[in-house]
Amino acid sequence: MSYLAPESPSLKGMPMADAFADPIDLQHKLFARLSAMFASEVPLYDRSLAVNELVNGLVCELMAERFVGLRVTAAEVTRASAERHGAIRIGRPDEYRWVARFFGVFAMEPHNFYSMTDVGAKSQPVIATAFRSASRPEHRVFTSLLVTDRFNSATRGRLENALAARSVFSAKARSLIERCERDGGLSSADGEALIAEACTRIFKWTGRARDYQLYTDLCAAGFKIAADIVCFDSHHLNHLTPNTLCMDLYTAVMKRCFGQVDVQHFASRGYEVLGRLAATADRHWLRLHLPHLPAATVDTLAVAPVDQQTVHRLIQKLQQRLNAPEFQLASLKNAGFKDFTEGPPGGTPVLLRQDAYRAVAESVSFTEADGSSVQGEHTARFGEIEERFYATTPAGRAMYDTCLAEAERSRSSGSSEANDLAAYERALAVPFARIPKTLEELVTAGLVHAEWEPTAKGLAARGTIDTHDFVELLRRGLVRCEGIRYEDFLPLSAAGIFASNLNQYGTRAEGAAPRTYSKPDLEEIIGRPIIESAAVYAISELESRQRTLAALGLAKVGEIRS
Ligand code: OOG
Ligand code: NI
Repeated sequence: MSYLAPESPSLKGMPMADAFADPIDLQHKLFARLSAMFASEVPLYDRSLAVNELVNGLVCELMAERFVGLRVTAAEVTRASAERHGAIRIGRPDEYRWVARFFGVFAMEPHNFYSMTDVGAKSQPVIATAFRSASRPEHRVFTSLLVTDRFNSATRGRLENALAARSVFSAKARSLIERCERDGGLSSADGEALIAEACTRIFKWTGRARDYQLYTDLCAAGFKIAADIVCFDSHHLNHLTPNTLCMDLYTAVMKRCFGQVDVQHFASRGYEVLGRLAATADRHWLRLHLPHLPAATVDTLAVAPVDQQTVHRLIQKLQQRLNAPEFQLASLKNAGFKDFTEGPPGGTPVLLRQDAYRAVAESVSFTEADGSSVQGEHTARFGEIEERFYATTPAGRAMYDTCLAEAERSRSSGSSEANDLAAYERALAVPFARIPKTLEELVTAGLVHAEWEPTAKGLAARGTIDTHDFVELLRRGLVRCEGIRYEDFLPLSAAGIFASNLNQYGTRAEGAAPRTYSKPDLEEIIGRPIIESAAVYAISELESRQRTLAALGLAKVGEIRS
């Protein structure tokens, strides 16, 4: 069965000596430094962060108009824009284990098992988990492992040969990880040293690779993912994804910056998107998007209508800012922005929405066995962006999957232009109409998870309440709820992202009898249990219900069964 909310085995039960750095602080440092590293490697990433901060700042300005008394400082906008998820692809099981141990130092535990080997047309020869903090998720890394038994034996031999030659973790990195596991933590200086290893070696893009023939053979056979993994010397970041406060505004701005839409077109889209947000953002939107604002502050804010002139003024302001040279992305080498966003339509707050600018060709110098070098290029690293919403219950997830499948069917039979955004959005809205748009409606329908607590009115009514039903308690104003944010990935969307960015769709297994991988296989490689996040979301909700009932005098803690 599943393992629920374990802590890092290396840290559990250990007295935290003052001399140890807080692993979460180290995690924030690690991601700030990885982000700086990636910005120096990929100029478009650097600019896209500036775009995102501009968009997030503008959204916060809008919120200050909508919520009387709300002020979001520039530092808070930066803080709200600091979340990242990375994606790396690993070649050997022993490398994978080192990566897992590395993330353990930063209190990041494996969450969920994703197999990309059998997802139909979008299959890739990789299995994966995502490392993140169990209790305070902010950063995460989707970490894939190549499974070589998907290849014919000749190719498999060449892959394993190429992989055997490399050593991504230096002796120093290994000994720091071992020290952390042995002592139960790292000093700040040791933590810094390990972060330096990460940013100068382990996850760094070098522009160097080996064996051009193997690279081209793998790409020609439709296995570019394998080439991306085995021909390079590091676990280079494929992408490092920031979170946006408004996906539709961000994508509109990016398309304007790339010159894919003109200024007029952008203005009307911006006006539409911001207008919709101005009309719908509620207390729950604030809690979901600006979790750093204290709940008590958010509760005191009154909602005020935002007039059209205000939205107009904000869009004008954005237009002016976008004229600055740093936002002229068309002048940089680029392959443009994707046409449509993955996930639910805007305004349907479940799971996550993701989009990206397309991967750009990067030059690579291949060193051959005889020491000579060959110049080539590799197109794999792209610029993803995401916006996160509520974690679904099993019923909510089933409904989401049905809606998405329906949308895909109608798309493939439809006649809309490849890049007709309005037609795409209209078609997506039809199946998704059955998913409610507000948290109250979503929890009432049992589609998303929430944490519950009694209201003052509920506490005052203690002893006179005649129902245990949370929907009824909510209706009467005796309890309130806060949605639980989805902190994980979507395997199908992940497979789609692999496929679209490797410019290839689906890779057939060529191995004689490829095996089917499951969670215990990856747990064995990692050497620790993989957390089932669906169970953790469900338990958090259940515990909050139990506490709430107890506080309302409706049950003693421990009395409730699910
Ligand atoms: C990872 C793909 C998964 C996501 O956002 O779903 C992912 C990869 O491309 O290596 O990052
Ligand atoms: Ni991603």
